[in-house]
Formats: sequence, structure tokens, C-alpha cells
Amino acid sequence: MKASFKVSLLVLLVAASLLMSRIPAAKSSTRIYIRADGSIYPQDAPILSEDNVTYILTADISESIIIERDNIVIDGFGHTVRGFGGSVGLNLTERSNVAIQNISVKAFQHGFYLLRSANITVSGSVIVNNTYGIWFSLSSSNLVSSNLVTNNSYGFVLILFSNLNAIVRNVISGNVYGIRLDYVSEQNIIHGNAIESNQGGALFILSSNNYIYHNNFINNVAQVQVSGRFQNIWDDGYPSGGNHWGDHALVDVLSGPFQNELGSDGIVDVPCIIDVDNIDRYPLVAPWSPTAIAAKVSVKPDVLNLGVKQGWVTVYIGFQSGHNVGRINASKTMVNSTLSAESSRVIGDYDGDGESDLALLFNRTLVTKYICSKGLTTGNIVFRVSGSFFDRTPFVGYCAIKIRMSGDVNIDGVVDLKDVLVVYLAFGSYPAHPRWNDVADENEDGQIDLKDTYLVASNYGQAYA
Ligand SMILES: [Ca+2]
Ligand SMILES: [Ca+2]
Ligand SMILES: [Ca+2]
Ligand SMILES: [Ca+2]
Repeated sequence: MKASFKVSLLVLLVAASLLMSRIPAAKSSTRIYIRADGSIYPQDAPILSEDNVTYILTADISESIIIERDNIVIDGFGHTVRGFGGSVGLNLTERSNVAIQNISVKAFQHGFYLLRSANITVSGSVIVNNTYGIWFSLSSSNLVSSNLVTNNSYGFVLILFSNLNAIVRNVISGNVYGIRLDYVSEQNIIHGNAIESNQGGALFILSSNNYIYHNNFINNVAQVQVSGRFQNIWDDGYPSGGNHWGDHALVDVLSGPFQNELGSDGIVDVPCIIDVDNIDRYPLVAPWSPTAIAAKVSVKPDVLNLGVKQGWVTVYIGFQSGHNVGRINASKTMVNSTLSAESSRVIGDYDGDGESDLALLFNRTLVTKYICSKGLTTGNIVFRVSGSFFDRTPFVGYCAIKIRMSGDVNIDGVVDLKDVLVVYLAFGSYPAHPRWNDVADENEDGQIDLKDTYLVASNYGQAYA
């Protein structure tokens, strides 16, 4: 037998055995179908569609979902599809142009199963506790972005000629293996992912010509393993750079494409060598992070009486379009890098721009204490609100509010007749009243009465810096 024929035969045998062994067994009684004609079976499954294009989950599901229709969108609305260790969560065999978003897929053998599938998008989803989080075989040109992929045996498996897929901006942590590319899977792009605390970050078997850059490989027992001599590309050239390697030396006193000129440039001066065929020529000194998205921020109350020591300051966060505020990691959102939110909820469209907003509640006593610690009593303060989405895409927005001390309702730094006059002119009013003036409501109880007059009078003569 000629050597090349032997190799081809071997390839076929291995391919066949992989295919056979990987086709998951299933029980017919535990399946929901989205049929090729757009119908849903069984009819009482908690999936709704008005137009046979967009399918929405209305409850958690403990069955497999078999997708037999192309050109559709499946929105989990945060619901969970849960297995019991076997079978497939979402079966996308031979599908094209299916977008899946905002779904949790837990405890299956295969969370997502792509076989001969193309143009599938999985985004904004949570993929946890599966044997294989997302399984691609013979599947090309798919996009998996902005998902949390954690605690699986394998986060991603791309196998058997699965080419030209993009794995972008996912958080891939706590898996046995984060990503496995196997059996001639080539020209895949792995970009912008946080690959952290896995046993193995990425495993490459018989696969070459993949592009892996701008990822953060941090705290994996083995960052990358490549079996055999297969070459992949680990950087995006100079100065765009390669990946951040948490365990790589971080010396940066040189710059330039050959790192032989004086001056630092954010690129580690020595390459990160995985093996002779796999070299990140331009490792990043700092973890890679995407550019922050501009948020629209507003604050209530927009005039903050520093004399009031209770209640909440509410910060509303919205975006121009295309960013789901429900995906903000609220507990990591901060004002001026100092104050953290205590609770959050997505509200309707607070500012009327057609996009939902997130309301974050900040402890007003702590906000006041913070402002006073800056020596501020009267005038403007800028709130810088920064945070990130669950996929770690950062956002930042700014809002100026006014601050004043008790009694100084016209915010000029002294409590005098002018303040008394403001209260007097609004006396007896309430929010719907024509003479209502919210600054005169010194005790913020929704009516302007003797209590407010008293509070101003009791601060009469005070002057603030
Ligand atoms: Ca350098
Ligand atoms: Ca809005
Ligand atoms: Ca005043
Ligand atoms: Ca009042």
C-alpha cells in the first residue's frame, strides 16, 4: 500500500468512527421540535412564534429542542434548557442561518450540536455543565459570541473539517478544556475571549492555520497544547499584537516590529513560544479589552440635597441601540470608580428614546459621604458611570448633577431670604400643581408645606464653601 493511500484510509476510518461515536442517542419522548414548516411540536411546548421566524421561549424547558427550520431566530428570553447529562440541548443538524440568543443551556452531553451546519449564530447565552458546550462537526462559517461558557468538560469542540468559524468575546472559564480544535479544523478565528481557569485553555489536534489573537489566557493549568506539527497564527501583526498570557514574562522596554528599538509599546519584548510552529510574536502586556461603549446616563434626584441622609440615588443607563441592558453586570457597575450599586432592575424606556434602560440604586448616605469627602457642598458634580456586560465588553457614560446643602434651595452657597422666597412661592403645592417647584421640597415628601419652611429657616444664615 502506498503511504498516501494508507493515510487517506486512516483519515476515513477515523472520520467515520468519530461521526458514529458522536451522534448522540436520544429518547423520543423528551423532544420539542421546530418543524421545517415552522410549526412547533408538541403544540403545548413553551415556545411562541407569531411569524414562524422569531421563536421565543416562555418558560424553562427540560427537553431537547430539535431545530428543523432554517432562517429563524430563537430568543430564550433568559430561560434555561436543561438536560440530565445525556442527549442534546439544541440540535442544529444541517441547519443554516439560525440565530440563537439569550438562552441558558445546562447539563447535556452536547449543549449545542452543529453537524453540517452553517451560518449559525449563538450569542448572549450561558452554556454550563455540559460534556460538550458547543459541538461543531463538518460545520463552517458559524459565529459564537458574547457567551459565558463555564464548567463544561469541553467548552467548544470544532472537529472534522469545521472551518472559518468565529469564536469571539466569550468568557470561557472553569472548563476541563476551554476550546478543542480537532481533525483538520482550519481558518477559524478565536478572538477577544477570556480563557481563564480551565485545566487546558486550548487544545489543537491535527489542526492548523487558525487565527488566535487578542485573547486573554489567564490561570489555565495548561494554557495551550498542540499535538503534532501543525502551525497556527497567534498574533495580528505589529502593533495590533497577539494574546495576553498571564504566565508570560512581562518585560516591555523595547518596541518595533522586531522589538529592538528603545521604548515600551505594550508588547512584551520576547515572543511567547508554544512550540516551533506556534509562536505569538507580539504578546500583549496588559489583558486585551474592547473599546468601551458609550452609555447614556441620567441620575435621580438631579439636584442632590446633601443634608438628606437616607434613601437612594438612582442611576439610569441606556444605549443608542443594539445593546441589551439586561446583560449588564450590575454588581460591577460603579460611579466614579468608588461607589457600587446595591440593586438593579431593567425598566422600560425611562428617557423615551425607544431603548430599555437599567435602573441602579445607590445608597444615598454613601453617595453623600463620598461627595462630602471631596470637599464639595454646592454646584455641579460629574458622575462617571462605568461597568461591563457579562461578556466583559465595557461601557462608560457621564452625567452632571447639582448638589446643595440643606436650606440652600437656589444652590448659591448661602441660606438667605432668596431661599425662603423660593419656598414661599411654591407653598402649598404638590407635583401636579401649577406652582410646584421640586427644589423647594426640602424634605422630599412631595408637598411644600411648613416642614420645608422650617428646614430652610433652621439653616438660615448658613454659608457653604
Ligand atoms: Ca515591547
Ligand atoms: Ca431609554
Ligand atoms: Ca441660597
Ligand atoms: Ca416637603
